[in-house]
Amino acid sequence: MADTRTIHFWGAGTLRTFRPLWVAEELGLAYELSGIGPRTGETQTEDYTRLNPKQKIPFMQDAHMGLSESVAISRYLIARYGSADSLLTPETLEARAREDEWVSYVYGELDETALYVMRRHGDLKAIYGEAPAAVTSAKAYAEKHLGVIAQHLQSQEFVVGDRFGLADVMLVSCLDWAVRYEFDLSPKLQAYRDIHRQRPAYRRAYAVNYQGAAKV
Ligand SMILES: N[C@@H](CCC(=O)N[C@@H](CS)C(=O)NCC(=O)O)C(=O)O
Repeated sequence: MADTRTIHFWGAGTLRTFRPLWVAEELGLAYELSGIGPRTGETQTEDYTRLNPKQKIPFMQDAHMGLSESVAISRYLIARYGSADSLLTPETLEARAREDEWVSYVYGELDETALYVMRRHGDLKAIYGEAPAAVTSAKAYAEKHLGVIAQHLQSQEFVVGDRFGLADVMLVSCLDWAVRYEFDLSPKLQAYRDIHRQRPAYRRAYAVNYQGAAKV
């Protein structure tokens, strides 16, 4: 549902910055984007550090609400601007807990524990140190949990509930990341990813995040 307030995002070009942009596109929100990148010095400026002392992207400002963390921003947008016919908006405590379970699982086990470890000690080894054993073990760890997720998806179209939601944004973004790191995805996960990458909001967010498409 469109809103008259101006939402401003900082950060582009990574899977973490992609998530809130995808959610904003799914919700039909108007937003402005300062497409700053990681390790360009843009997260270290005085102005940006005042906004986000963590010096990380993504960051979002919505009226007086400033928020970092890709999951927190995405969840906030859905809770504030979502509706029954947009993204999954779990109503009951149990439904919220179930979504939380899967979002935490995908973020904790795939993103932070596995893919980002591969990134830190692979692509970013000049900063964080070269650790081939950590990269190999993180990949095996991700493969194990991708197996659990593939099994879960045997009986359902979406990670949680009966419509596309935050857990799917998390999973598709991690699958994109895994493909970049040359994981051999199972047919189930490939099919799931292919379907959701066709979503018009995914395509618009992709263009904004990776190709610098102008966005107001
Ligand atoms: N847990 C954070 C991670 C944010 C993060 O690490 N962002 C990276 C880019 S993917 C970053 O800002 N790096 C800049 C730097 O470390 O200087 C989230 O999910 O938003």
